[in-house]
Amino acid sequence: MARLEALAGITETPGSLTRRFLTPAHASAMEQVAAWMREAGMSVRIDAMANVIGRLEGETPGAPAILIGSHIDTVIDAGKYDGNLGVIAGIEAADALAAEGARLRHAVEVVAFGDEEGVRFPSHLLSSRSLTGTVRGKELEACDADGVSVKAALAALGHAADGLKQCARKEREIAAYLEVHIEQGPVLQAKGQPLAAVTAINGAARMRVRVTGMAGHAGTVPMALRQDALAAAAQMVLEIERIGRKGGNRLVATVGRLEVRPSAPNVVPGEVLFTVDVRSPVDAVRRGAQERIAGALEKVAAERCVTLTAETYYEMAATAMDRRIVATVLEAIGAVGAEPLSLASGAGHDAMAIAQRWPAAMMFVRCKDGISHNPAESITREDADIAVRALIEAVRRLDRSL
Ligand code: HGY
Ligand code: MN
Ligand code: MN
Repeated sequence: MARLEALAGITETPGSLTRRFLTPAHASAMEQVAAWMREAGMSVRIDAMANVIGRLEGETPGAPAILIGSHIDTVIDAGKYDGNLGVIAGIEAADALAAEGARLRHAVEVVAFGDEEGVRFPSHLLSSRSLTGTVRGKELEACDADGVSVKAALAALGHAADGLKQCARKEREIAAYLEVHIEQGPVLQAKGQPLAAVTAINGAARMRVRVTGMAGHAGTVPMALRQDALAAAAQMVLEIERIGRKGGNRLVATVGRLEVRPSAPNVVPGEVLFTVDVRSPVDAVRRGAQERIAGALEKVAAERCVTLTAETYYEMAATAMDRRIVATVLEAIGAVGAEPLSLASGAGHDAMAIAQRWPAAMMFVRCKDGISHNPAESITREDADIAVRALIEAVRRLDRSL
């Protein structure tokens, strides 16, 4: 818990936690995590996509690894536990296994990914996907709001982006992936239980929308003659919410970021940029909603004589976790005396990327009132403790069964 507090102090914004991919704060957090991995007896390397990877050899050096990971990048004004808990829990588990001199058949690796939230660049899961070899070079051209590309940001931290290829792991190097993560929902608290195995992760898509109207003088342009980009965008946002609501518990749709230009009190807004985040456990439901949203945006644009561009820059299919690994996580939860519950995940995770190549599963940890992506995010020491003990149990079982 002290390490999570310390990690939360490494931020772009003193007084709150914001740590975006490839910022100096991310680089400092990487160094701190690397130091803790070394203290746990792991050898540590940082790859060309700024993944921090600690390794504890098994009985025979060079054996396939049980990979434990999560992310150390955060959203804006974030909580302390989203992502960071999974990395610290992995280090604690490796430390305990090393301390008892456990001679496992597998190596244990712990990885701290840096681009899970996708907040700085219009990218998605670049660091975890770089292990699976599915990141294409042109994705590193994506630029942040200041026009800095992923490639330039990597170079600024001393990583040659052409090292992308070296990040990909060979199939046989990894035997399984486990991720410990806060639930970011209210179910475990409602059930009075600390842990759950995750069976599947909702599919998600993210769009960037640009609404272009006509900037004008707020005092002189008659209402009937306006092409007000913000009024149009506001109607679009409510349409998106209406479509999301119609999907019941199988759909969520969110406009999380909206920028008005030129954003002056006496200027009719000429341009608005906003994002749309659509998710569902069923891909056909999500894709249907994306189509309905696209249609609704076009309709409002036509009625209001504004122009529209909408680009989907992120799309991940709903991802089932590996049944055998899920079963092992459930056994491990039972072994530490908690009720072996199963939950689906509404939030996205690095496990979606890793599951494309290797058997993967996740373990949720109760968080207070289900609050996340919010500085009020919190867990108890007892739940962190039982989570690490369950993680160690799962690693032992996987070591024998894989
Ligand atoms: O957006 C998500 O689901 C994750 O927190 N990046
Ligand atoms: Mn997360
Ligand atoms: Mn998150």
